[in-house]
Amino acid sequence: MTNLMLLPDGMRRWSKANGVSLDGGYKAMADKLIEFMGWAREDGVKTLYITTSSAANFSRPEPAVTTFLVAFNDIVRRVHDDLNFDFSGSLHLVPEQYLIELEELRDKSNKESGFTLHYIMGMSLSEEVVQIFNKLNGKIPEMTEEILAENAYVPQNVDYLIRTGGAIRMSSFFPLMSPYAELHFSPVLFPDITRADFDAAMKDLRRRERRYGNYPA
Ligand code: GPP
Ligand code: MG
Repeated sequence: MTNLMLLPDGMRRWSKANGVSLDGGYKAMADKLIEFMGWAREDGVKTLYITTSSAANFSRPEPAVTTFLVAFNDIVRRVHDDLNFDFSGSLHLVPEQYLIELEELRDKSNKESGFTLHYIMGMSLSEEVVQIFNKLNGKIPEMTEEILAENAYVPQNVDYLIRTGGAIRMSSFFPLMSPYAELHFSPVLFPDITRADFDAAMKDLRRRERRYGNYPA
């Protein structure tokens, strides 16, 4: 039951390089993401987590924030019939109209499809910890690993993670409960990613020896 987290980075640079507006770049992202979901599905991925924004991304100029919010909602509108949809994150950062639509689409999405698309919105490790503390403060006698896992933005250990766009860092996209996620960094700007790039990334991730802090078997 493989799960995969995708950080689709590089849309501003792609828009500039291709002489299109930022909206145009995010439209290209949306089309490519839908294609990418097909590749992931064919590859046996059961849950695809997509980081749609970091908490810091909400400090960008308002038109840029609107552009990514609109693009990510549009994707779910296009695909919800064909997959199970869910979302989580720093949801207080997301304007209500987008959340209301995502809730509707989550409810209407296809629960029997065997494939889940899960958005993580407004990612930030520190924000996540603050949110969990404030939600549970005074309500539990002590914090445990189980309670932490139940309340984390990403509800599972992530197996594999792909970040496009060339940056070799996690920024604030680190999944709290996934210390052993295998990371693949691709220089490709997301709208340019090809099936061959995806296959190469999965091959690289799968050939890693995973020890989970133990000695080799
Ligand atoms: C991607 O492009 C940004 C997002 C889709 C928000 C989520 C951020 C991730 C890194 C997954 P960009 O606006 O950062 O473009 P560029 O990297 O070219 O500046
Ligand atoms: Mg970027």
